[in-house]
Amino acid sequence: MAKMSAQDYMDRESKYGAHNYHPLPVVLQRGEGIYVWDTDGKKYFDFLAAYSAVNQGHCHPKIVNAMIDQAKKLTLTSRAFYNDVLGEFEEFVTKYFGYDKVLPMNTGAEADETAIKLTRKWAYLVKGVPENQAKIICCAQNFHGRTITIVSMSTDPDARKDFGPFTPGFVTIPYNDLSALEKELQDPNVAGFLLEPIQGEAGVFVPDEGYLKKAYDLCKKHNVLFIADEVQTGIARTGKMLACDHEGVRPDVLILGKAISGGVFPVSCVLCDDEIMMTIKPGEHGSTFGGNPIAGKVAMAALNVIKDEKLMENSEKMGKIFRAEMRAIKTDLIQLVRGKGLLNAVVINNQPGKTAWDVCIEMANQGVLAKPTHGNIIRFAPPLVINEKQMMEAIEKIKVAFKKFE
Ligand code: IF1
Repeated sequence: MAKMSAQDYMDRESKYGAHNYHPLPVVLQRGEGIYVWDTDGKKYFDFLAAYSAVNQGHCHPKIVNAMIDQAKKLTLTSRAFYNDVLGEFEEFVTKYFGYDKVLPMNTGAEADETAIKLTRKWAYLVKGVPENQAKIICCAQNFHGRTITIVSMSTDPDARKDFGPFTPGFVTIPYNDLSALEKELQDPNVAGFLLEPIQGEAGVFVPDEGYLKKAYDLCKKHNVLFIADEVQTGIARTGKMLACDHEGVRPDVLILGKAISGGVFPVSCVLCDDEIMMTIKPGEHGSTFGGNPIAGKVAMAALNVIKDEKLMENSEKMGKIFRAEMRAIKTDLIQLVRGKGLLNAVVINNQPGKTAWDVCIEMANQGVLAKPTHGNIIRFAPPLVINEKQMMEAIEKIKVAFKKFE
């Protein structure tokens, strides 16, 4: 068979796959650390890192080997039986993050759903909210995944249109608005406040300093659970283990996904203390794959890499360099640079032929992959293993791409 061109690969996906994505025209075949290679052998800096799932770098040998070793022994038992890895993972991850218990799932959306179910159970069994009256406060411009219940919280028309009817029980307030939160907290049926400590999909929207702490304190005052979706911001992405750590906030319910496995395998989980976790009884929630032995081994290896390779410190340091260098670029095209650690965004002054999409295409030509969001925002989130020399090399390429639009 003749060698397939990049166009052949793209055409095949387009012909046989659902059109629920609009990817950049790059066909990737291999990854190692901060780099990926396309089917023509061209090398790129990966500045998306699979939406912050690949924080430890592509195909990290310690994580991949943990998967291979376990895959040869036992892959899945379901939760109908015990297995010899799950307890080890549960002890490891609860001690790592400092919670009584963990509930393992697979995707971020499932972990968010789990957190919602736990919050409602807690509302009825502990707080004493009347049956079916529990409310959860969520934020405008949130992103928590794609299930019907989760898009019921969304304010993005693309995420919602023609997917109704929606799940009731959510109250939406503006993000970064403490008085709106305080107002809604007056309702005694409010059970939880769910938020991203930095809004990812919204375009890396960083709230005012002190917002998380004050929001947490308000929740405590009203006996409401503070639920942090750290699926994207967690696991050292923003320069601390959790984005909530920047303000010394310990969420009552912590949602993790993506980089908890280094992007090697779908692993997610919810962490909380017994008062909340023990409200769910056998048979009331679960998943065929949740807590499988491969996931446990992979997640432990991935979390060890974060500490062993000091990726929190590196994320903090490289992020400062990235933002300073981007802010120093002299171009009308850049409106704003924002972010924390290695979760950053550049807001583009879109003009005809000079949009965030056009910039991303040109960056890909130069060998840097990033993806536009909301038309005029480019997210920059490389694997956290990037070193200073590599960062400066990538920034040079990004500068060359921006220069093309002068
Ligand atoms: C897609 C964005 C990133 C998340 C938070 C839960 C989930 C996500 C805070 C669900 C997922 C993804 C999914 C991905 C695009 C992506 C994304 F642009 F939409 F916002 F990362 F920036 N909570 N985020 O960010 O996790 O079920 O996907 O495992 O294509 O939908 P999941």
